Amino acid sequence: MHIRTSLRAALAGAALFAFAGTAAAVDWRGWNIHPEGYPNTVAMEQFAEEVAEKTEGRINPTVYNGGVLGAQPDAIEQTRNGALDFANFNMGPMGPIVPATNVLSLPFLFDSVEHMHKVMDGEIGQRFSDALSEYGLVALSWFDSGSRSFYNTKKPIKTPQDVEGLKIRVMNNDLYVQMVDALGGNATPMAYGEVFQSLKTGVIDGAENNYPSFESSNHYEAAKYYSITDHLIIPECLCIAKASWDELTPQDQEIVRQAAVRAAETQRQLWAERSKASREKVEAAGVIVNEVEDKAMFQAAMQPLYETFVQENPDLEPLIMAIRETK
Ligand code: GTR
Repeated sequence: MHIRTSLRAALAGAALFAFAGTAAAVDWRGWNIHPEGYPNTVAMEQFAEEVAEKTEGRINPTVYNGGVLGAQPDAIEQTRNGALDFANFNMGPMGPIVPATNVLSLPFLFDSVEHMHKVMDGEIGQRFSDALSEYGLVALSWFDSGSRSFYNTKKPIKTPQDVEGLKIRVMNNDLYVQMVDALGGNATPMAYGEVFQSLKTGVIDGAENNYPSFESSNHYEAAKYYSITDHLIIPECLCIAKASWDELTPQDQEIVRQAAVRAAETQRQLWAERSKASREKVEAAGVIVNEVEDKAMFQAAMQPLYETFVQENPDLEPLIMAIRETK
């Protein structure tokens, strides 16, 4: 009797387990703006494979590359509401949605990429993750995005005066409009996918980005002047939709978290290599790269932007200070 009961219980348990196993298996859709072979793409694909393997198929993620699932601001909204499950987002277009992340779009906030890593990998990075989680996004690790510089079809930029009158594409965030305005240029917010055509047809004169994006997007074929201003160093997250995250068991959350951390390690390593290779590739293709001798002039031009920002967001001033004080 005792044996029979426990056998029945065991069978019922197994059936339940099998059922739970099937019911819990989910397909995840992931957004990625970059093409095949880009460091972020390789890292996102590694993440997807590791999650599928370690959860034994309970989570089955697919990464959609090249921004085919939509422009970044839309993809952020879709991930927030759970229509997409995971993504690699730049904090630039995040600012209009999650106000605290605007701090990361302040020009010349970080002294270097190393400074940015130190900040984002520590307690301050956690504060940004907390802010994102209030908006439906679970940030599990931080990718590198190098530093962004201006490029254009007309001339080398050496001083802020050289930006005057140029139509410059920016990412979707009013801070970048203010940034280009402060240099006397005309800012045009535009989706990444439209920039190449707009450069070619003269709708815009220039844009700004890191070497790998300048190269992989083919913008360098149209814009022959790349001027190293290093005005923005913006981290990127590997983010999971909170709706998708909350459905996971603690064990599967741990698997996903670890896979995201490893993906960031891979991304950062590949990033360093790709930055170098991309610079070489664009120079070989005839792009004229110039170092901006006096970056202080560009920094000084950003002072009013900081003042307005702090006036409008007094609560974020301590965060800016904490970043500046991180050494
Ligand atoms: C890239 C970044 C993308 C996107 C793009 C842009 O460097 O990785 O997520 O933000 O810039 O300029 O829109």
